[in-house]
Amino acid sequence: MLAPMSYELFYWPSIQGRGEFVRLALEDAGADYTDVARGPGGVAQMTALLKSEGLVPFAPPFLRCEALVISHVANILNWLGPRLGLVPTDEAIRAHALQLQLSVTDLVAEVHDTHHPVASSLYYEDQKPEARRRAENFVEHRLPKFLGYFERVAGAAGFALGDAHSYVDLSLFQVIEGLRYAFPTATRAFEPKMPRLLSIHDRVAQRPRLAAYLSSSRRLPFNEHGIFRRYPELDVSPTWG
Ligand SMILES: N[C@@H](CCC(=O)N[C@@H](CS)C(=O)NCC(=O)O)C(=O)O
Repeated sequence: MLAPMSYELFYWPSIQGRGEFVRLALEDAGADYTDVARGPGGVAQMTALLKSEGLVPFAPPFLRCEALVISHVANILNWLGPRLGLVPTDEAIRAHALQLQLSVTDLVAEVHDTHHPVASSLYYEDQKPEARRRAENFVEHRLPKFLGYFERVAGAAGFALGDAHSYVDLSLFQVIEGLRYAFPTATRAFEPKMPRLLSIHDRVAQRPRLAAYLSSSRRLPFNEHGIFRRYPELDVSPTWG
């Protein structure tokens, strides 16, 4: 692990959203960090940074550490992993960790598109028929494909990467939590087919720092503004279930 540093996370203050994947890593490692936008004037600071010139992020979440400002969840975790002891040092394993994390990014984008299939700038209420069609397809094909993939490549010992805990485990924990919230029917139906993912999930939930975080007020509840949203009309029953 590299020398401890302090980190500033910039993300929307009232949702778990994509920022939660980074929060989980910082919390699990006991890192010294500030969730900037949850403090006074934090959202204004975040917005100002996004509007400034130079090599600034396109969108939150982003992380600042001294002069470095980096965005995209997978990129942030790839950078933080070695610093927080959340990825093995072996280069090939780190490449695999990033590959898995980028697949989590893809899945998260598809989950987002179940409630916003036409445009992010429109209200959910303005795209409900399209959302229903998208959710049907997601539940029928994409959810089992993604979960089946993660299950197939996960190690049998309760870790995504062989026998070592990593940021990927934390993200898979969050994916399962989020899917259980947003698509409870399909997720529960798939659970008998994903024993390895469930063992990763349950092991992560018992990690002392994570457990403390999850029961604290720092862990925001899921809500209908984030990525994982519970709309009963999108909780489709799969034909494969
Ligand atoms: N690929 C990025 C996606 C970032 C992203 O879409 N952020 C959302 C909030 S969760 C946002 O504010 N997007 C603004 C926009 O796309 O215009 C990541 O994985 O971090």
